[in-house]
Amino acid sequence: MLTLYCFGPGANSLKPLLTLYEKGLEFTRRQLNPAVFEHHEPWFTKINPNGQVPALDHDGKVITESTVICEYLEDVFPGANPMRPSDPYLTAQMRIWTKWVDEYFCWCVSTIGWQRMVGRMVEKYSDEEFEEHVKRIPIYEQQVKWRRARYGFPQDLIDEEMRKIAFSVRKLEARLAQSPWLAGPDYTLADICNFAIANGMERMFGELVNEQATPHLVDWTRRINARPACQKMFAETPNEFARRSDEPTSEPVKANA
Ligand SMILES: N[C@@H](CCC(=O)N[C@@H](CS)C(=O)NCC(=O)O)C(=O)O
Repeated sequence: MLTLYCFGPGANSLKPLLTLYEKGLEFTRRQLNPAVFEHHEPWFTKINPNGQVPALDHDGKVITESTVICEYLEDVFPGANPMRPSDPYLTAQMRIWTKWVDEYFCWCVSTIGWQRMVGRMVEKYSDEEFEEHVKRIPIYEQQVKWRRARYGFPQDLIDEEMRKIAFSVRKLEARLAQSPWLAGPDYTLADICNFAIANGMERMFGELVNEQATPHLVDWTRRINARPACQKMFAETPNEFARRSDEPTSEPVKANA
């Protein structure tokens, strides 16, 4: 049995969600509510001591780290619509792109996302209530990020992250001008993991990502959005807490059945 603990269909949660849908695997989705710090509650830190999503429970074994979860699904279910090339050279190319998204691309986009959105999510708390929550966060760097989301990020950090985003957009556009998919001729985990971060960029960074400036990047995003698995995933995976931000948890939902 597979249970995925996640947020809504974006960022790191989107990587295993889309992989599960592409591979047609049945799983139970358990969506946590970030606005009430549900992922830092003791029941969840028993599952992932880092207090972060996504986490996958496979018959009682827990796997964390979004890209590792995707690779695990390939290892355990290789016959179900493979998302990893059979050629070792192309697999290496795929891993260069998944490593890049995990070590570089996701961080700069994440900082700006936190600056623009996460602070608003916790406005309802007093400073004291907020600090009580933040003190429970297992990773020190995440405590810093939550405090900055509420009280402000240093401007030099924002400027540097925006520079990295512009660089990342140019890098993706250059690659996709040469190749239909990031790792070569086939759609792979390289595309899924980068799409998880890039999908909202036309809306969020419209001055950098648009049909004129980055036609290949925009086309790649649309091709992925048009895939049946991606459409099914978005249709069946509402962001359950987008409007009901005070509710503590959602019931597990059978997905991809
Ligand atoms: N390296 C981890 C990062 C996980 C991560 O950053 N998860 C975010 C959601 S996209 C999270 O749980 N953030 C809430 C927090 O840290 O408080 C992975 O790839 O799974």
